Amino acid sequence: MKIVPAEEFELTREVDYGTAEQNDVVKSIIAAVRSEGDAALRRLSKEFDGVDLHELRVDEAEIEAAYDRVDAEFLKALRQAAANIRAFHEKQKRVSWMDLQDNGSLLGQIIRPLQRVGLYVPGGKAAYPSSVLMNAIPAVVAGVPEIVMVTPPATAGEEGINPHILVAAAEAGVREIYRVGGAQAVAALAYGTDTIRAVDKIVGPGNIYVALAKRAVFGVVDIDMIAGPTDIVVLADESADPEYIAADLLAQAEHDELSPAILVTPSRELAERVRGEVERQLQALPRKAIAEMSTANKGAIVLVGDLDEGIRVVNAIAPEHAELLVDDPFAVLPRIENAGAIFLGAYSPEPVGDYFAGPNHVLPTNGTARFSSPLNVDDFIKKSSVISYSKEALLANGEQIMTLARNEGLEGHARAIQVRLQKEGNFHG
Ligand code: HSO
Ligand code: ZN
Repeated sequence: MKIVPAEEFELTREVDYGTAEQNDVVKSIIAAVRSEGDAALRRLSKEFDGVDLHELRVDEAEIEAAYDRVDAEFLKALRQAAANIRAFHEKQKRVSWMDLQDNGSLLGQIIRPLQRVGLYVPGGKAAYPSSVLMNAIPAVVAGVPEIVMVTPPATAGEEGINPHILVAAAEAGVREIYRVGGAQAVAALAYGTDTIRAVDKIVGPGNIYVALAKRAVFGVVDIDMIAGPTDIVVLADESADPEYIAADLLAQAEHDELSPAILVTPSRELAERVRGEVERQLQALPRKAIAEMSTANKGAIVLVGDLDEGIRVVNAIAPEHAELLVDDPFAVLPRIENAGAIFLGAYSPEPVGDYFAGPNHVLPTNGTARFSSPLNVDDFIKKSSVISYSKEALLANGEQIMTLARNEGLEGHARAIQVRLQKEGNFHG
């Protein structure tokens, strides 16, 4: 890992909009699903996943059988994680409200869950049960009555779904599951087929084709976000343990060759010790190849003049995960303005949040923590405003409304008010 002074540190943010060719492929897949429905899903699954799909929907028996294929410790830990995630998201719930004004009119806001949400779960190695919980539970807590999951078969050429994914879905409360992935699954969720009814919103991570398909159907349905590679910034002073820091950087680096894992510190000694530790720990890491690539290309140790400069660097990066491994993390906390999740102290390494503590691990990547939030219950609700003016309120304010309408040249608007004022008798203008 390179050690760079703050003034030389340059962060490259890249949003992957796909190649022209990838965009063309996605467009044609969406068109095929729109026109041929289930037949296109079967044909494309054969083409991309090498599988002849019989039943698109995973039946109850397969879900039950999945429980026999996962071990007891996994199930126990998964259940505890689910309970923690549920408890955290319960606190995010909003209530509808109505406000009765003195003049007898009523203003309010009604909260309703989305009716139907689609959760995409990637196949292969990045099929994470933890992500199933993180995406499904906020929707469950929001009260979404229909949550459907789509995921490609686990092994090329076979219909079966990864049992850990099925168990995580069932534990979260998702029982409508289809064995289809890729851009075709996103298209099916957006437009509907005979088997898969269209949803209102699609959430969940996927490869570039899935991301491009989500981008393409946005507007027909809502989407959560287009996620970039996961990243971490550790802000540490000389009080921190270099072994812990190195381990935390590698935990992030092993996700993806493009995952930035960055240490920001005013201590040169710590910087050098962490660099050595990363090298040492890397040798024994099963995903060494990936972590080596990301630490070499995206990783950095940024040397700052003092903690204040360190905080400015963290805010400029706007990391997905910020770890504060400093002497007094709670003194720094209020000064961290841009971060998806903030982890305080030596005993809160990122995996605590990735799996277990309760806050969501679906977080704004690529610097988008400047303007967006972790996935949360609000992502699965919508609001309706409520307006009920009393006669008294309309008579008192009607003329002002007409003034604003006429200023915009919208006489029809003014007259919708005027007709009432005239009929109620005390208006002659
Ligand atoms: N660090 C990832 C989440 C994850 N980690 C899932 C392990 N499994 C993005 O926050
Ligand atoms: Zn992780």
